[in-house]
Amino acid sequence: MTYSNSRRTFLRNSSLALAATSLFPASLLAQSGATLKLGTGAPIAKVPADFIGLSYEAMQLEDPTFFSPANKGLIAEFRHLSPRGVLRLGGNTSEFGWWKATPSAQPPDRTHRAAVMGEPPPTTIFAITPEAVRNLEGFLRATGWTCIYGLNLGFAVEAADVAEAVFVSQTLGPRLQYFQLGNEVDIFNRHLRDPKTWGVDQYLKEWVPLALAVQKAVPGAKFGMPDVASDVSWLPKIADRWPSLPEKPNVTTLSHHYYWGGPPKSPNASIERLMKPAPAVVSKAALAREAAQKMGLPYRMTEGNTVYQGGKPGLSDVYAAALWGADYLFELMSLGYSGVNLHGGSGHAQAVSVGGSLPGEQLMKDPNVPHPKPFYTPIANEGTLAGSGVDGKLNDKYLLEPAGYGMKFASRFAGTTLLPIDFNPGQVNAVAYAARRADNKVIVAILNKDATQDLTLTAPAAEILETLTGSALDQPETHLTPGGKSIKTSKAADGQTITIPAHTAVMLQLR
Ligand code: BDP
Repeated sequence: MTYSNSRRTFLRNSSLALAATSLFPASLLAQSGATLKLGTGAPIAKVPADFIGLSYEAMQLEDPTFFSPANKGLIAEFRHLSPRGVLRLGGNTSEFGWWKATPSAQPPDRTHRAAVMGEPPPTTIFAITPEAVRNLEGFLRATGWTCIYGLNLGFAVEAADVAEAVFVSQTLGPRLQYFQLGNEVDIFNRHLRDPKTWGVDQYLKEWVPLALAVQKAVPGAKFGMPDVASDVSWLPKIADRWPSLPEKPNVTTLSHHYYWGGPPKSPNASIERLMKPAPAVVSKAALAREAAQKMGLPYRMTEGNTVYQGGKPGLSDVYAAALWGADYLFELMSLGYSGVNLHGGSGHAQAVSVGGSLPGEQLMKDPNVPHPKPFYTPIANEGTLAGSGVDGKLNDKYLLEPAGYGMKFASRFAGTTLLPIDFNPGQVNAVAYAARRADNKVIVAILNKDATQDLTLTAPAAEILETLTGSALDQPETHLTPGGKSIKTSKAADGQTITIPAHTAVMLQLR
């Protein structure tokens, strides 16, 4: 079966594309002496079978029909992405919900400073009902996924968090992986807490008693923390303070977020840069690993994507995001992460999370065209487009977006053991990863991220399992196709010569 999103009609400028390739004939550019061999060292990391994850706003629960066993289209896309995965519910809207335990319960009174851009408007408030949690359980059962459930820390009322946690834990049972309390606590100083006193110590002063209260009411409760936005140095700081806590909640995962760039209008948020290595990924991983080793815990990237504030049109929603998504997931696998949740969802919840509208809309050719989805979402609802903008009514048709195709491509590595690889791409902007599957077969992913150059390399003899490609990096068209029709191979003395066209990725299975 061939998966592709090209059914949406996007005209590409084929004359431009042709001009680009004829300026750089593949035959000339391929003379790079590129090689790929398996490395000889010890395996790099084990990739958990549920490595693949998605992150949605907590506000998505406001509509109990969204994560519901009746939402067949969304269930199909979750399963398409991975037969096992982790749905994380959180985001900025995590602090703005309230637990409406009974139909007559009244919303709490809340006041706080006006939000800076990129946070929900101060008037934001929405209810989470038992019906939404019951439907969530049916949704998780139908998908085979588990859940990281975000409770409110920003406007925490202990009794409300405890009541919600009890209901969630009883209802989700084993499908609840753990609770998180608070989203992006490193930036609570912006609007939810006093910037003069807020920091790691104040956070622990609030977080620990609340988690202990939840744990008292839900004895098996587990937690992930601190779910910071960008300051990953919070993780080792917490690890340093942990031994001196008199009573410790049952933390099972350390977490942080990662957005590659932003805001959408930043000229630095370009496809050319997106295709290059991002050193911050490695430096953040080093901090996460340091803390995780001290606490003896796994570490997970629980929310992230290309460009924050909902993504950037022409970058987050085009084929380049597929190559970025795949490469980013492979990179985090090799850096020892236990999983990755790319953020997305429906336009409305997402728009509220970043201030009420998606700033990227201003960068669309026609900002008035209805756009009921965040630009970077891995799975999108096509919307009925009957309404306008992010409030357009949802229908039950869902499809993988470019970022989702990247995840799907990388999902073949879930449950494998990463192996060292000796890869020399010459002058071509390409990366490669290898893994041993449970059936002992070795698979290799080669991502040619170069906009124009083909990659010709000598590699071990292999069968091509799958090809990820698109018409151009800056076009939405994305194809994930079994086999390798567009890939030229020929026998070589010790393996094969293989040519991977510009902006194309292949998944090989060694013979
Ligand atoms: C994160 C927030 C999330 C936003 C996202 C974004 O947790 O709610 O939707 O950024 O800005 O910081 O795209």
